[in-house]
Amino acid sequence: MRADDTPLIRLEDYRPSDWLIDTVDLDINLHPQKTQVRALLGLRPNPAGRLGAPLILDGDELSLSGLRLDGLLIDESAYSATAQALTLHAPPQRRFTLTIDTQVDPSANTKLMGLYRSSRVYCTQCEADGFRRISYFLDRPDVMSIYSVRLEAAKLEAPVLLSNGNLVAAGEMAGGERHFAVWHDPHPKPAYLFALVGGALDHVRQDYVTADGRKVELAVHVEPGKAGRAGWAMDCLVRCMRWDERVFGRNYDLDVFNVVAVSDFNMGAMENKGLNIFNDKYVLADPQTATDGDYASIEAIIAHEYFHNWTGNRITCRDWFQLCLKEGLTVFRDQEFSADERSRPVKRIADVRTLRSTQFSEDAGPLAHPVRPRAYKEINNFYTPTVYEKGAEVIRMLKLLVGDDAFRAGMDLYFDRCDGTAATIEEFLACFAETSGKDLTQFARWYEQAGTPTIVASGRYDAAARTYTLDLAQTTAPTPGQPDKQPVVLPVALGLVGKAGDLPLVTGSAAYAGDGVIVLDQPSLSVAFSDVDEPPIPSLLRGFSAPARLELDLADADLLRLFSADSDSFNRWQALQSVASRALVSAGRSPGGHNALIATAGELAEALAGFLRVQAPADPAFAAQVLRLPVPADIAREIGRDVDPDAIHAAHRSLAAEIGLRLRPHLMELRERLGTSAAYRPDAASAGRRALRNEALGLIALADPEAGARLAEAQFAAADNLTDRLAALAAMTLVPGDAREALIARFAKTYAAEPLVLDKWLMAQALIAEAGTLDRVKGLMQHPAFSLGNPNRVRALIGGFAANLTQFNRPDGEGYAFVADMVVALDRTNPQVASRLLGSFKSWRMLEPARKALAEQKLAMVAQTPGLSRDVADIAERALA
Ligand code: 0A1
Ligand code: ZN
Repeated sequence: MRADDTPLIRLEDYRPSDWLIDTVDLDINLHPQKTQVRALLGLRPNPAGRLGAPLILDGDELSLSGLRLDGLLIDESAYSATAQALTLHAPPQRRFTLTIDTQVDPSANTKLMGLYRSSRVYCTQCEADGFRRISYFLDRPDVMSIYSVRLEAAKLEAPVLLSNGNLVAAGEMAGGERHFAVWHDPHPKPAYLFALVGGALDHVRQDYVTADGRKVELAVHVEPGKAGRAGWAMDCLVRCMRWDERVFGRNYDLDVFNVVAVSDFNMGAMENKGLNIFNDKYVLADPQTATDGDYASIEAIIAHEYFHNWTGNRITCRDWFQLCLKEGLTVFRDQEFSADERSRPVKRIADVRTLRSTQFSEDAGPLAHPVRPRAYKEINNFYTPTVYEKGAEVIRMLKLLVGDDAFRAGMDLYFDRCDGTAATIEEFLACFAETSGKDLTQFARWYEQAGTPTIVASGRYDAAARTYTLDLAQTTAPTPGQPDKQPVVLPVALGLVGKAGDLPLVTGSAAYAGDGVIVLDQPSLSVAFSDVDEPPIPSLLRGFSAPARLELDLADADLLRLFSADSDSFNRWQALQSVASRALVSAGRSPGGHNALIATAGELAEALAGFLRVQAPADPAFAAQVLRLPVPADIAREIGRDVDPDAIHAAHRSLAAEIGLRLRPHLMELRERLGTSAAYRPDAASAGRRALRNEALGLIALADPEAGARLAEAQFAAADNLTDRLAALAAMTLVPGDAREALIARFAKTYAAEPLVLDKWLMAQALIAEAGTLDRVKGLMQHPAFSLGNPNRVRALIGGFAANLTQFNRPDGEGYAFVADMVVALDRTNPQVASRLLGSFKSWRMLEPARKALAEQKLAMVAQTPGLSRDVADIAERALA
């Protein structure tokens, strides 16, 4: 498949389906290679569709083994069937049923879309268009049906049989070898939310009563022997269910809620109605095999999938262009949940870090697209940071602009009005326009326009007039297909910081929305504040109130004052990041400016010394974020062109090392103070202490490799949890030599039976910033822990390497060659995993000329490979355009 042969699907071409499917009765006989699927569809013409249109059902690699209309065989001339479609040329213009028989081979399904087997467990993945790999169907989200599903399987092979909805019958077949289960889901849903699971699974269970009194049986199913690792996921599930009742007034709506963990999964997890299927990495946790980061991710993803029950399932998307309707909103909801469960400022900082490193870089390169794309060739390539993370930022801005009360009222209205439907962004926004009385026409541009806006800000203080005037301007650079940008609505939360804290904000400006927020919706504007008794330092974009770059030329001294005096925690953190970022950008642009870096390290260390002594112990999680420098990829993006990854890496290392050197006694003391003999607990406070200790360890190791190695070895030996062990390993990877190799070997031995832990081990090695890493990675592909067939293994080792700034971008181009070869190899079995890996090339255009040419060559090699999947061809084509 070449991408340019593939039709472009356009939002403007949307039209309702000509046919509707009210009911789906599935009878599925599970067999490892020959699963029989019988689908009985209750069809009728759609009054909103074209009268007399043929019925064209989607298929993908299917073959038809039987077809009946209202129970009767049909003449062969009345239909045609290919692997991609089943067409009824002149269907009756009334209600009728179709009985469709297909046979599928779950064991041969390496794409992990449709019905497949993961470690002997049958499972499905139907979003976005996997149902058509199981049976012919109107596989589009605006066709919603009531499903009844009968599953039959060998009892020994699949004692557990699950599908969506409630269990209505179960029993044994004659002879006792096979058994069945019948599930009924009373809520209409699109095919992408269908799921089944069959296998030998252990579980944990818990009863739950919803706020409106429904008794629900919750269960988390895992591979045999792993039930001891399912408790945290269950705990998260119960907490997020309560939270959704309290914060959004949403109750669960079935008698059971099942979560299943499988080990082969293309993405993080999937919100199938009443039967969420997870990548086991986001379910299984105990202190020995999961880090604090894993515990937090599990909490977020369990919540995310559960929250989809209302934002995604009860109200789904009319078409895939509206993907952000469910994803952006649900990410916003899961971020808010985690913020309430943990530290709100720390969660915000972590989310903004992710946004900048993933979404800002997407927006700055050839794969940039709007939150609601206008056209696509392969929808699976649009499950992106832009749709998810920027989509969540848009909801966050909406809330800030309309206010908490109108936001909650708007959500209530949306749930009332759109329940049971497949909705659009327009319908969603209309609810908030109504409850707030605000015109959201310009705000809607956030969904249409790609690119990260830059806000250029400057301020003037007039001592005689006691006024402070803030000038703000916005621009957005062109992105593919959008050369001319319009101004967007940017809520700029701000404060004016004086000697004794925030000064009162007195202004008559129409742009001032109150509550410390200026709305910048013009190309530029000025806001004059009066009664300003002293020259203030502006603190702009507090809480990161809009997903924008801020250019504000503050002196380091002013930024350092913000770090110590700003009332907004996010901007305290941001102030130090800005100081570091400016120095790194300048050193990364013109290597050799070592003295300037040293001077910055001195400033930062001085500011941090007092902070570490006095404030850090009171809020270690925040302090850990403060100690962490901006990531090199962010520096590369700020530099923007002719990027030399080695120069950025060198600058980053030396700034961190210099800071570590100066702060070493403080860091050692802090590590002592934060050390605890108490047993591991995953709560946010304990995790924060570990994060700070380990951040300190990393800085010490960079400043003094020998001392770092000794500390790391001791920490590894003494640790009772994976977080501390992995941090020790990461610190050791900074220091070449026998001790490192010994620890790497010891780690592998300790966790030989733990694939998810070995993924971290693979990744830690793939990230080593040394010329030997490529050979190491190639060697690790032969390690028994690695398999090209498992997405988690591939993401850990090969994805890890592709994220290694200096080694992926090796000057000889061998990094690009390796990743491109892997993309081509993986594409033969799993196009989704391959196309995501190819996304690693997304920033190639900003590289210096030599690397740029090498990267382009490899992208072109991929693009020209015969027989490419649509997924990979689409990314290659857009990356090169
Ligand atoms: N809707 C899921 C994400 C998801 C998307 C596609 C998948 O398979 C190709 C799987 C999962 C979520 O947002 O969690
Ligand atoms: Zn989602």
